[in-house]
Amino acid sequence: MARSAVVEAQRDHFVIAHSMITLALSKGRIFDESITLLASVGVHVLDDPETSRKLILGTNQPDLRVLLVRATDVPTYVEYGGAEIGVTGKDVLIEHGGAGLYQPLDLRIARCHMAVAAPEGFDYVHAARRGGRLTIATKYPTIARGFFAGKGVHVDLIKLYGSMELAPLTGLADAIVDLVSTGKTLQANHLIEVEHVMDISSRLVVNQAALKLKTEPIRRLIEAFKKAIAVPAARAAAKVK
Ligand code: PRT
Ligand code: MG
Repeated sequence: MARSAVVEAQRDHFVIAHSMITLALSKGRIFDESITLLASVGVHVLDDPETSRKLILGTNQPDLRVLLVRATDVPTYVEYGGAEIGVTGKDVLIEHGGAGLYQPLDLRIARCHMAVAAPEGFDYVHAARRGGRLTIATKYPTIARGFFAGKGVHVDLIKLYGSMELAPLTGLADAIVDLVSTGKTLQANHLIEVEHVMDISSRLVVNQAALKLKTEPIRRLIEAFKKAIAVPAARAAAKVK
């Protein structure tokens, strides 16, 4: 390639990289509900993550692509600039620490709540009195620690990465702190919700530096989401209450 063509190609690449917006989403409910919202304002993802093995998906907008990452990795990708913008649960955001991330919008999707749950026969009220002591298994140590500190209860936390319901059933912990949606998982494992910790929904998170460098396309995407959550049909399809 002639030198001028190389320079031109580099410049084109820079222009593409400079204007391209990468939206980080996790597969499953966050992907499904986010793209339902975007579809209502005419933004369509071109591949289906369930059938394609691609991790970077194109959209019908030339300057927007979607990056598929683990739910807990979304804030990390956005914080370090691997994606300019992302959608993540409040639970994940609190555990990650939101500093350095601009949070312009609660999308009100992937809604559920964080709860304390204990086995049917366990005297939670007595164990969780001020000054009491509990062993809690959870994937959410920051939220659990903050919640019990507020109640004046001492907790020994056991960090787990999944199937928390097993912990009280096997004697690993007295109770768990976990997300609850329909309540069926707790019910199937003979656990009872004993405290409502907080409501959870998913938020947009934006890389602060990218917001300064790519203000226009990022603002447009935030506005598109804002518009979508105001459309009643889109809200219903994405289960926004
Ligand atoms: O599943 P994976 O390990 O890959 O990652 P993840 O669990 O972090 O991702 P994903 O896609 O399951 O959840 C992404 C986000 O969706 C979470 O961070 C929450 O903000 C939100 N969300 C909404 C939920 C739920 N509802 C939910 N019900 N996340 C998890 N659950 C789980 C819960 O942990 C429990 O095991 O579903 C079970 C309870 O559901 P019910 O309906 O039986 O009560
Ligand atoms: Mg999950």
